[in-house]
Amino acid sequence: MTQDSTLDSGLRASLAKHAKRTAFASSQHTLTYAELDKAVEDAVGWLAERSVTPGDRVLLQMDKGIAFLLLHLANMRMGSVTVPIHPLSTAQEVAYAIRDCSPLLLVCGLQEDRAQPSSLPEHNGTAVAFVSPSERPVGKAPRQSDPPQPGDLACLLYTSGTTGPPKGARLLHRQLAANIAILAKSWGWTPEDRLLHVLPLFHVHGLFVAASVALHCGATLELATRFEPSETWKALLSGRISLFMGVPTMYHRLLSAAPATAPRPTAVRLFTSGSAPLRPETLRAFEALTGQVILERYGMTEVGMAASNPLHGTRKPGSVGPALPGVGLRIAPPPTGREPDSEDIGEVQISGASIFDGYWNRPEQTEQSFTKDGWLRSGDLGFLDSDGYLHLVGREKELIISGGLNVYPREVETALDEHPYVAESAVCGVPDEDFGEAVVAGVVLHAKSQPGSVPDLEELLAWARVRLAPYKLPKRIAFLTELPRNAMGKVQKDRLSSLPELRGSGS
Ligand code: MLC
Repeated sequence: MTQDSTLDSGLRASLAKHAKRTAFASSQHTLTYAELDKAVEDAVGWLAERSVTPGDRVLLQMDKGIAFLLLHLANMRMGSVTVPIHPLSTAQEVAYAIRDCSPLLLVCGLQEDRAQPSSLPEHNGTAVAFVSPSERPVGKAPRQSDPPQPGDLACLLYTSGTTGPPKGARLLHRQLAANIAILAKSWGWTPEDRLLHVLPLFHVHGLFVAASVALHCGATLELATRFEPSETWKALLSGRISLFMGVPTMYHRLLSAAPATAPRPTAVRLFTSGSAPLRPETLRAFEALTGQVILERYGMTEVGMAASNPLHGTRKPGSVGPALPGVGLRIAPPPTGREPDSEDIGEVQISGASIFDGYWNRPEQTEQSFTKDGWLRSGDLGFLDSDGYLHLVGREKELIISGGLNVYPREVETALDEHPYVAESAVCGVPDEDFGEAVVAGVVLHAKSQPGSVPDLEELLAWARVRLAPYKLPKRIAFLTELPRNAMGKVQKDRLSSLPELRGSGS
């Protein structure tokens, strides 16, 4: 698999070599590569029956399961574009995505508490279809198109980049294929591998770093529909799993739920962690418990994976490792124009074949996200040590990473500010033992709010719950007479985040 491939040609190569090997396993389905190929063809038929053609966006708002995976693989075969969103997105969030990328089709799970099409304020002519997460979508309509080309759009992934409202990052087949090829090699994947997949499928980590690499290597993808610590331990200790990928919250929860007798997952050859910083204490505690050193790596939606601690060689706690092969990693030169010294802190900038193709319909934001000489501005701050290992120390952008999911303060503030009694709000992250960072808010109410009708915490949260997916909701809210500001009038988030009422027991 190279950057001249498409995602489907990579899968077909696995099929040609490993038709009889198990490609997919879950509690309800087991499929060989030959059977997976047929299931993808059926899903292509299902999409074609719904008039999906190459280039059409297909919005997937689905719980994790075989249906999500098959529809994604069918898009990759057909040339239509996967646009995955959080299954618990609110009607407003779904409507935003529909307005932004005008998908031909929105595919929803069947849960009653989900944003139902009738509750969507507008859907621009987007058709809606329902599929149960554990069902195989089957249709017979023949595909009438040529296969997609490496330069075609494969996936739109919503992210807020460094600022502003969510934007669809355009990821082309060749860009994703390039990153998959790098990871397959760097992490020593073979067809003998069996990945325990506990991540959500609607992001780069679960969909590409985990699921796609497994399928492109002829390995077995064992899909758990959600992360559950005791079930995960059972699988890890079963002797059948060779690879596990998690976010730090998952490792933290695995440590808390560890079996009483020292667990030795000796069949697992690699544990990786990403999407949020892994505390060195977590890495050390996991090593002490299991004898395994977690490999930490670094990436982002717009890039895929950029840096990784080595498979063989020193994995440094607190570092995400050197640049992956074929990826350029540099620290922005200081404004004085001199070359950065080793260990100078600056913005991390990235280049390489996997860098995205820009944001959907947003040329200005696309331009702002690149330097003049074409490197991607990550918005993360870090330094390279004398061994070339990257250490991340903070962010230039306002971003909270909660349990591996990005939350943009502005989006939460906008939802709170819409409440008629809220004069203004400010949202920031505070350290949290479980989620790494927790979203919290300071809120100032209008002086004119009627006594007795002033909103309390529950009411404000209920208000926000209609507007924001659950992981974006503030875990704590402080009612303030004014927001902490500097002399220029700018809200001081560092002062806000140190308010005792906003810091939980894990801070
Ligand atoms: C769930 N909740 C969260 C949350 N996940 N709150 C804040 N942050 C999160 N990440 C809420 C729930 O809605 C619930 O709210 C309460 O917290 C308790 O939920 P839970 O049952 O404990 O949550 P769970 O379903 O177990 O989910 C936790 C999790 C999940 C850590 C397993 O968040 C997760 O899968 N995170 C991984 C995200 C990921 O894959 N990121 C990759 C992005 S790609 P209430 O109100 O109902 O009690 C990327 C690039 C890269 O970043 O480099 O990888």
